[in-house]
Amino acid sequence: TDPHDWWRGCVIYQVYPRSFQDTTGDGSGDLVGITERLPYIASLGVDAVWLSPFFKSPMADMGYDVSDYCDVDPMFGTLDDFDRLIAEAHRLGLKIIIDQVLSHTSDQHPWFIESRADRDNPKADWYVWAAPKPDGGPPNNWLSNFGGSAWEWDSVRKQYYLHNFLISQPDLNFHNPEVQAALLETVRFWLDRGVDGFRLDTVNHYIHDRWLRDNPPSAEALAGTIDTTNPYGYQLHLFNKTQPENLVFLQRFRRLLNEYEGRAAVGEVGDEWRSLQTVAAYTSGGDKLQMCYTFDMLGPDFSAGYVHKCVSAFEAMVIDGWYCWAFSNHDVMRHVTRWTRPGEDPKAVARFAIGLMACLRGSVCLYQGEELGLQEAELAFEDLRDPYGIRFWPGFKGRDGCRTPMVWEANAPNAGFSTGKPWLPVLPAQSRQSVNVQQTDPDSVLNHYRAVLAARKQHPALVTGSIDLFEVEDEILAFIRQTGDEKLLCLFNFSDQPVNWIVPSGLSTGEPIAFPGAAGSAELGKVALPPLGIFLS
Ligand code: TEU
Repeated sequence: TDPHDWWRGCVIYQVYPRSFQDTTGDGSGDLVGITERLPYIASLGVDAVWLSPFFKSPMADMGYDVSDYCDVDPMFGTLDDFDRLIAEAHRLGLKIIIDQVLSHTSDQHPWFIESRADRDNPKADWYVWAAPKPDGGPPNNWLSNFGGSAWEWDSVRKQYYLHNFLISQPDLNFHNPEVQAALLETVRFWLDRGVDGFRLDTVNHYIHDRWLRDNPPSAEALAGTIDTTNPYGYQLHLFNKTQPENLVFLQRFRRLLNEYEGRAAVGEVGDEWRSLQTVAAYTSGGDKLQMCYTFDMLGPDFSAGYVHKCVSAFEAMVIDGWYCWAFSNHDVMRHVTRWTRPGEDPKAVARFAIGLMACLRGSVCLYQGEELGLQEAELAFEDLRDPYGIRFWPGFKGRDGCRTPMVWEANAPNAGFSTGKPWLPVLPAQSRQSVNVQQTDPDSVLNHYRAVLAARKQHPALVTGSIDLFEVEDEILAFIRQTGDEKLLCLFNFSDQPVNWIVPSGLSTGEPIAFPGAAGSAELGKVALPPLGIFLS
């Protein structure tokens, strides 16, 4: 295989810099801390590290509100620290993927400060400005992901500006070619510094409908079954995002990547009703993004039928593109908490989920702490830092519960994360699951992750092979992964009961192969699987 294709089937480990390792005692993680912990990350057997934003930012959205794309926020260190981080990562054989938040900036970005000064400055059209409705109201009905209208009134320009997220995250106007060019220059800055790839934040939000047409109501709104904790769901987000012109920008972006060797991008597609169409469009043709991830596996659903539905839709639609699986990240409740049923052992769910993820076709995104089997932290309202959570508490508790610090040493203050007061608390239940405790325990979730990732590497069929699904029966997801010379049958029993998989006629199961956690046994014409059992042959 072409080494430039490292991203195909790779395993990415997401680091949330503020919560990984503090070396200054200010309670927030930093780049030096990440560099110190790179040998640990390498020891997991992953291929790449995705760093959530560390750029200059007022931190209203924890760094997803950038005020300088080409500098490191002092909270995290300096550009020199970043250069050392990347050199050390490369020495250890790890790729570095950085997070590019191109859809919007902070309202403190000099571009926005200039743009909002008046209506005819050189950057007047760099953001999405629009006149009020005759009654003074916002230009249309678009909603912000984080609550309320997506439009904010500006009393100087006497116009509204668009923000798909916080009021302090104004949306850049991608219809303006100067904006596209300026953003691509910032991307080039990091390519020149040696990054291997990008995670593109909200990649389907780049372009809005230029006629600012109203979004139609969603099916839930029409049926009157709306979830009041998620008013964003009142609309079908037809016009504020996912516009076809984005494909042209992504082609420009890819041409820039292609000026360098072996660089790749993974897009974040937060599209609740046409995610796979969007992934297909963004990753096909070989001239846009290499891969995307969606929120399909970041929600509550986890059953053989549901995963079958996701995989088969992906296989049917994303013909020549590539997908990336993510079960957890910094935006959602940790998957062990989401998917553990009453009475079930969360560790068993953690083991089962990583086994499944390692066998699905696609690349894999892990989120820091999931390799320890961490559960969502239960925080008090006073502890919250996420503005989205503060706004919708307690119906929605926000995203802090998955952002609490990494736990390194069970008996050290703050589990070894910081000598100061951590920006989010380190809870005892998580401290007990620290790396040092799990390191020496052969049965720990941590060592299970290592074993699974090592096993995946030994089987090319699991990394890049095709996938063929069987129909789901009795909560068993069954499929065959195949490359030129390797063919693997993979069975996953999602239920909390033992189940037999009846071997379809014409198929022989063959000898089971050693795979961490595999516990099924093949008998004549059937495979017996324990609860959350895995079988590979
Ligand atoms: O997230 C985009 C996105 O889709 C989220 O709004 C998601 O719907 C929500 O968090 C689910 O709980 C990206 C980043 O990952 C997120 O951290 C940022 O807040 C957001 O963009 C704005 O930049």
